[in-house]
Amino acid sequence: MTEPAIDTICAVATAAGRAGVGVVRLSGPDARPIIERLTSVDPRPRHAHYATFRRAADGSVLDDGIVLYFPGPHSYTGEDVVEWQGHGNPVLLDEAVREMIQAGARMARPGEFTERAFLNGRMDLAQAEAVADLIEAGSAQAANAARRSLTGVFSRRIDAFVDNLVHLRMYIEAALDFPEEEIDFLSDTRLRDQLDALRADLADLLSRTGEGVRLREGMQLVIVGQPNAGKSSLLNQLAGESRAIVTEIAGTTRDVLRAEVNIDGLPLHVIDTAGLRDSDDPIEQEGIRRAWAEVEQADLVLLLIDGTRGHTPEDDRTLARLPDKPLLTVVNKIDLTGEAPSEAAEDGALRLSARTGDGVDVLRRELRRIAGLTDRSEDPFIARRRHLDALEQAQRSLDEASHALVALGAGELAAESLRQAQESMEIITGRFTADDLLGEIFGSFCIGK
Ligand SMILES: Nc1nc2c(ncn2[C@@H]2O[C@H](COP(=O)(O)OP(=O)(O)OP(=O)(O)O)[C@@H](O)[C@H]2O)c(=O)[nH]1
Ligand SMILES: [Mg+2]
Repeated sequence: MTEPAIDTICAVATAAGRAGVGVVRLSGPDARPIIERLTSVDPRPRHAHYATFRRAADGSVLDDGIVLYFPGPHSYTGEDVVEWQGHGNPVLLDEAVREMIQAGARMARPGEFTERAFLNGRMDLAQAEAVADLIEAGSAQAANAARRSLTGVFSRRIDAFVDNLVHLRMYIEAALDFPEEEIDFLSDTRLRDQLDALRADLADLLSRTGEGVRLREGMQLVIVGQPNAGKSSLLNQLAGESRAIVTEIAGTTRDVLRAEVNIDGLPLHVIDTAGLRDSDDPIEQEGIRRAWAEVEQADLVLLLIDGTRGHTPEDDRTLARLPDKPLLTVVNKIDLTGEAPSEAAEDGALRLSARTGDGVDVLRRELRRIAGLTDRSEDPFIARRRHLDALEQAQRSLDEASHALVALGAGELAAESLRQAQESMEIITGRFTADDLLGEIFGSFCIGK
């Protein structure tokens, strides 16, 4: 069987629009001959060459710029890569791409450069995803965590875990070859200890990965409570600007309002809702219906209580109707009641003033804690829901392995469960993978990456 011929791809790598500089990237066996033809530069590896880009048809000048050449395999994609850095004008850049296509290159699909990097072993799948996450990171913390994943912090944790897993499985399989010793062997506590250590390590990996997913996706927080409790005031405090209308009229907010807030790197989607009460006004009724619909979707519910009225029977009714999900009870208006702000949440409750902002920093800290983001978590890495799913699958397999070993004394079954756990883990790094997964991941990239 012959390998399919690898073609040369090209695309504008910089963002659409006008800028000082724009970059077109070429990758593949013809990258170098194509740029030689268009610029008459014979590029030295990793050197900046000042060059004139000419149209092939009539030799007229298209642009002046810089040619950079990175020979494979030590390049981003692992293939010969050329970068043309011209002026950041989309018309000129598009024309440069057209000239390259005329010269034999093909337009790259979204994410194709990074896909080639993955296929050529320059990075694993989790690292390739981190490239997209780094580009999209909305905070310095998320960018830092994505960079760590890109350099392999997350992947190395996975690989180390898989090594231990394989080691244990080989050990069990070796024993299965000596049936007369199998029973003794399977009841060996060292074996169970090793399996327990693996499960503890996986639990830790799961919680850190959950943290990485939070950094990437954030958390939905819905604020509910009686009219006039100060929900909109709290949204404005969290957003740091006046996003919602605040008045002393009960029933001011009748629609669902959203604000994207960044809490020390945690992307928080804050949702303000209509005050919950019995109302004859059809607009308000609809607002309240929507408030409850948001409660269903949220990761966390914040029940805001007006401190000047205290906990009312209506608040109890709201509490009784809340679905089973994380809840934070916040007592507002301490500037009026004269209470001190909480120094920390006690039993899922805290006191603050949405008007003065007193105690809001404690709320922020609490929100980060609930999201699983610790103040100084070392080595944060970014992760995706897909990774969490795979880890949870691996966790189930390890539970099965443990059951097989301890309750059933069935080495064969235990080894099989460990093999399945390994497979789940390797889906993360892409060592074990399906083609449609690759299409899904790289298809969501931007062109030129
Ligand atoms: N003194 C004081 N007043 C507050 C505080 N929080 C809100 N208020 C006032 O309470 C009134 C209602 O505040 P909103 O933020 O509109 O309350 P809400 O819960 O959004 O009300 P609805 O939209 O009607 O459900 C306004 O007059 C606010 O200025 C607070 O912490 N201290
Ligand atoms: Mg309001």
